[in-house]
Amino acid sequence: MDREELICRFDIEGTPVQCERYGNGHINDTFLVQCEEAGRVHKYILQKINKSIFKEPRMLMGNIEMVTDYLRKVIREENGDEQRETLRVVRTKDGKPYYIDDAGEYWRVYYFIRDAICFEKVEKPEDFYESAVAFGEFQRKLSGFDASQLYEVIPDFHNTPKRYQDFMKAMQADRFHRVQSVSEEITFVINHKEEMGICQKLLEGGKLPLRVTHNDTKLNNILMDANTHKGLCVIDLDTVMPGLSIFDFGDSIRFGANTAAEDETDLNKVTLNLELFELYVKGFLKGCGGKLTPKEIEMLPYGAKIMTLECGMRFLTDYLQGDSYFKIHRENHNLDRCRNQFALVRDMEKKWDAMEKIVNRYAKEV
Ligand code: ADP
Ligand code: GN1
Ligand code: MG
Repeated sequence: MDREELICRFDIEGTPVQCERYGNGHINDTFLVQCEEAGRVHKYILQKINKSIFKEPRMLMGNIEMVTDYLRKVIREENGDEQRETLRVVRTKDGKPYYIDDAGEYWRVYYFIRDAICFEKVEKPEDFYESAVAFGEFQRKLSGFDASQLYEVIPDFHNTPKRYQDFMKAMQADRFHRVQSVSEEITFVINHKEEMGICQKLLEGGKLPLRVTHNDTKLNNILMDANTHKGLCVIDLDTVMPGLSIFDFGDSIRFGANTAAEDETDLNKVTLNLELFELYVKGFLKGCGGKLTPKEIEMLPYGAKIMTLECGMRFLTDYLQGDSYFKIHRENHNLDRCRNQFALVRDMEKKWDAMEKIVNRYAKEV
């Protein structure tokens, strides 16, 4: 079945005239589809859900519909733009939020959000600030959503000690005979073992609250308004699950406050931009609208460090397991990404006092 036939299974307007790959996600296959009707063009995002990662696509789509319905209600109450400020699922002609093709693959369609831009890296500091406000607001808007309704799509997604165990298993199995070449990175992980458990322990001890979080707050998972450059719509809702607010904060820092791209191989270029860190703290706290506890605010620097460590360790684990999880575009891509993330952790260690000072300063203003 070709992709045009596929898109016609959904309740779309017009006739499909173009379908091309779109975006830079590491997980799903994304296409931009254009349909024509009486001289008008309707655009849609068509995605093949990565079934090897999201084992229960039906439950996943159930989560996304519940979350987007809830967000739409909040947006309406706040007089926002329901069409552009949240993702909208297009159902199939027989009323389902996904379509299963002949090969058993799950597909979904969203309305394309118009007049929006998606950044792969921070171009202007103000844009990063606006993304922080929007990710904070996402958390605020979902603060009344009953987390127990959500299916845990990827259990233990940000359980870093569990990720450490997975890494150890991959290292011990060494199925692709790659361990020998990454001894430095392995030592780096092992040296950070204790620290990796800090946030999880605070959660288990009731010191940090479990909230409904996005869990994948990269800059390219938010759309900005093309005219105003204000945060418009948080996308990539696959991993919306109960989680820690500091991890949503931290994942944005990991990706957006890095002075280099996530896969830059010249590690001299990889540093934490403290100016961007500060802007993000300011914007995120504003967006959360006073909802974070003093402990959550105090732990923000750890959120950044642990998300970076965890992500680097996940890239390394995937490298050891033969690159089966993250899409790669060149040889050693996951290893390059891992080295990059660990270089960022090292730089955070150097700048730790400054990071804590910044957070303390804004904590007083909340
Ligand atoms: P992945 O899980 O693979 O990261 P995403 O859901 O983040 O996939 O989508 C990949 C890219 O497609 C995004 O970074 C964004 O550029 C674009 N995109 C996704 N959904 C929309 C949408 N509804 N409107 C406009 N662009 C979108
Ligand atoms: C993946 O889907 P995408 O590209 O936004 C991954 C994140 C990682 C990120 C690293 C479901 O995000 O957890 O932090 O790559 N998503 C999933 O760039 O594993
Ligand atoms: Mg994405």
